[in-house]
Amino acid sequence: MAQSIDIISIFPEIFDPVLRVSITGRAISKGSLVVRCHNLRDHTIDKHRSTDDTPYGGGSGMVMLLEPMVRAFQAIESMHGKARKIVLAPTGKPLTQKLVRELANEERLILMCGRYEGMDERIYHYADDEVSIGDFVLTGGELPALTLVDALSRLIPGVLHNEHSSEDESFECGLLEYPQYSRPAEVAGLAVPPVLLSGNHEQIRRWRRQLSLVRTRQRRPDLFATVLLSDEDRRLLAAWDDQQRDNRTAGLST
Ligand code: 4H4
Repeated sequence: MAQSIDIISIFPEIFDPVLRVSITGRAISKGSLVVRCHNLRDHTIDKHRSTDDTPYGGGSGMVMLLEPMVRAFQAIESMHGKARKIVLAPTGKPLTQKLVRELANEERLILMCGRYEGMDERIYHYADDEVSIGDFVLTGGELPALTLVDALSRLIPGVLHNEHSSEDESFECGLLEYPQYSRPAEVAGLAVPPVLLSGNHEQIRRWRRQLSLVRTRQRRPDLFATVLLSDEDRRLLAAWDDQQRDNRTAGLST
């Protein structure tokens, strides 16, 4: 379990207001997780405390300088021990729940938040991983770092109380989560599925599994292709398809 996460950024002040609330705040206050934020500028040696410069070969934008990043990695590891060093950038491998679970097994993580038009490529000689939270370009790697810390904190034993158990969460079993409902039981003609009001826990379990399977097949065929279906899963999907076919025959909206 990641016991400590060191985050390196040119805006370290932005992390605390977010991390001190909710799940991450609980993990930190319980002592289950230590998060330290570092200012990359503290690892510069020029009088202007430069962290970026123009790219070799010309072109627009600025590039994060290699040496302050390497010095930051080295200073943090000399203080707190060797860590898995991760660079957040859109050119990295996609962050998935599987990767979050893998990173959660690391004792110490260091997260480098990219900025500008990117980082000197030689940083990957020092880093262990390059991770992206999605195929879009942000202004900085700080929100990706917060995203990763949030996802990691939910896997720390004892942090999620009676909130949703992480096993049921989307992606934990490779499927999207089932639909959720709460009060009122009906509003504007929109009723909660009767099975959820039945008190029959086995039927509810089956319905939730069925809806997870159906949703994943409909919305994320890429994920669905990787799921190992049990015999029960196949029966649940076949029953759903039969029901949809009957509804169409009866002229009911599916
Ligand atoms: C890095 C922007 C590299 C553009 C950045 C490039 C993400 C993301 C991100 C600030 C930094 C951007 N970080 N997941 N998505 N020149 N970071 O957008 O390679 O296009 O993690 S570049």
